Amino acid sequence: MSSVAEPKAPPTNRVGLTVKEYGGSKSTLCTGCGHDVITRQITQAMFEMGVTPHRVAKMSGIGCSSKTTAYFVDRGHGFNAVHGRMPAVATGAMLANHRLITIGVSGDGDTASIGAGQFVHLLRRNVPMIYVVENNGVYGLTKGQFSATADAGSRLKTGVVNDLPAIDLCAMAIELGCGYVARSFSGDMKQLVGLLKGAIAHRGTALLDVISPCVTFNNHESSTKSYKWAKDHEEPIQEIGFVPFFDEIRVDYDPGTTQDVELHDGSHIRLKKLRADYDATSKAAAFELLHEAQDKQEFLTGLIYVNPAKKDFLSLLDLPDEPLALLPADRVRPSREALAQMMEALK
Ligand SMILES: Cc1ncc(C[n+]2csc(CCOP(=O)(O)OP(=O)(O)O)c2C)c(N)n1
Ligand code: SF4
Ligand SMILES: [Mg+2]
Repeated sequence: MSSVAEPKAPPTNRVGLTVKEYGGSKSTLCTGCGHDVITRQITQAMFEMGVTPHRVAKMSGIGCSSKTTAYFVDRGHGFNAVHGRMPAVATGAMLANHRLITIGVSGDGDTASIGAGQFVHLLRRNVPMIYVVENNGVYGLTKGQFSATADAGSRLKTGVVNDLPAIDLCAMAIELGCGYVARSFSGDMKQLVGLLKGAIAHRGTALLDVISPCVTFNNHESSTKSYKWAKDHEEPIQEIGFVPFFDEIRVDYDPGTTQDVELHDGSHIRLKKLRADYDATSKAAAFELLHEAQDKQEFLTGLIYVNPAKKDFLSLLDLPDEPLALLPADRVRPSREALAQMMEALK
């Protein structure tokens, strides 16, 4: 009699969960949208890092990109803020409960156009969160107008040409003191998962500017945010390796061509340099690289700048260990007597 093989149980991570348990609702985006590919990489990175779902806070603004927080980690907390206002809400959430693992997903319109004012203050405060910009160069949700990251000279399907210079979000982030700045492409899954894992381990704002083609409005020949353009022009500056704090660290690389950066939780991000002389811990080198890429119209991806030692906003404020949101009412509300005393003093 032939025996029937038992179905194989799916692999689990260090907190005993399968990758499926990091999923969310079914996407309603257009088939082939780059944003859905990024959602899958976020799901994978959270699974591989063994993040506890109920500690995740998912923040977003408005746009097709901002809808995607519903498509992963459905056991986490979620907040869809007003267009461009996610940074303020995320800052408040982190101040109330610094034990959260906060991930913001935004668009280039949400971040670089209407939200630019909020975004710069998030960066200068160094609020500890992962901030993913799903960058397609257009306002996808409102039918494809140019955003502030569209390259000068790029053309819409209708023939309209963008005459304005693009805002480089990575350069802006480095200038404002962000300690983890990366650029990637939704189609480069291996690189993106590595960068996301590094971002989860980083303490401070981790900015990931991810080119994410809008297949409906900005995926044609004369677009610099299309799948074809990104695939043909992508030049990774390093190969990303990541060793989480819970794995044994082994030194198995050639130090001459590899840069190893220890993150605050003891994880290591290992950068096998493809540009041998590039130092991702140097601000000056990062600016030079970004300016050179802009001049040559190159699409460089990888970890552009990292500084794990930079103090984050919550450490600067010296918050108590116990999250403010978890304090019982009798510890946050003044007593009747204290209020009476205050009233008396005001007489
Ligand atoms: C205050 C306000 N202004 C304008 C809008 C209209 N609006 C909604 S989404 C959006 C742009 C979204 O673009 P982006 O952030 O790049 O996201 P994408 O859809 O491209 O992923 C705009 C202008 C709005 N919802 N609220
Ligand atoms: S309109 Fe563009 S950005 Fe929006 S879901 Fe469709 S392909 Fe994605
Ligand atoms: Mg957009």
